[in-house]
Amino acid sequence: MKKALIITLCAALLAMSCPVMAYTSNSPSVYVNGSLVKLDAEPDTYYYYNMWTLPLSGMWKALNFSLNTYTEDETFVIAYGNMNILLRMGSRYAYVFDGGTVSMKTLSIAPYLKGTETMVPDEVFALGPNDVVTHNTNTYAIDIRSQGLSVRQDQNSAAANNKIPILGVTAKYIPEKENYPILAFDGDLSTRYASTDFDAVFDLGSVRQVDAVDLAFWFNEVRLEKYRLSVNEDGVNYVEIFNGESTLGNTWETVDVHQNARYIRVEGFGNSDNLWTSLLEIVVRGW
Ligand SMILES: [Ca+2]
Repeated sequence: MKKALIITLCAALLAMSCPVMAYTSNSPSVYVNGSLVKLDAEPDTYYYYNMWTLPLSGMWKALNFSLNTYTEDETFVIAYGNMNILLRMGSRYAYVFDGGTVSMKTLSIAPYLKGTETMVPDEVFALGPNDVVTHNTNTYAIDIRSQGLSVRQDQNSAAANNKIPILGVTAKYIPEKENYPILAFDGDLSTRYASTDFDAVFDLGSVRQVDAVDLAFWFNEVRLEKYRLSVNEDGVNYVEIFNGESTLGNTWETVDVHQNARYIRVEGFGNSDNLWTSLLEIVVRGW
């Protein structure tokens, strides 16, 4: 009797200490403001946590946020206008920077890799401004309501001056935490992304007809910047467009491209004063 009780207790303890994440092949559909989202990978469903995780690609297109990936420390930032949500692979802590304030949220599941897809719990998308995420467990639907979506679309839409919105950036290094890559396309000439061995790839989200790229380097008026600009249409082969020095006296450098491209890569090799490259802004023009 005693033995049976001990075995039962052990079995119960084992079950409690080894929660198995139940996965189901019933993949939920995702809707943003009522429209079905086409995802590049299947969502995962964890009954144990009553939680669904979604692939970030597809979601950033549907929700129109910028996705910034820092390969060095496996950190990525979802940027909605002035709000940034910083996530790290394998960490359940999410940092929300909103204006001048920072708050920390604990996620149910840490972001993880599934093949090449970065998966995040869908609660991440409720951290955005005025966004609400609801589950329908009967119909396997995830409904995301985003009040700020139309505003963000207006901000990012190709304007009359043929500006192509930059939707994300992947950078090699972030030596200065306050000068991070998204600041190179926040529309503000007082903020910058700065790095030595500067290597940043800006993502337009899809292949576009790129006419020109405008670059504003810090102190470009008084020092020469050494940089290379290349573009990439297929995700594999880069075509070098420019490799040389900036023109003294100008705030903006303009590089004529006239190529179809999705990715714009800027590599910096320092300037006439030091080994740093500080990019205040990059603007991509075309169609
Ligand atoms: Ca800036």
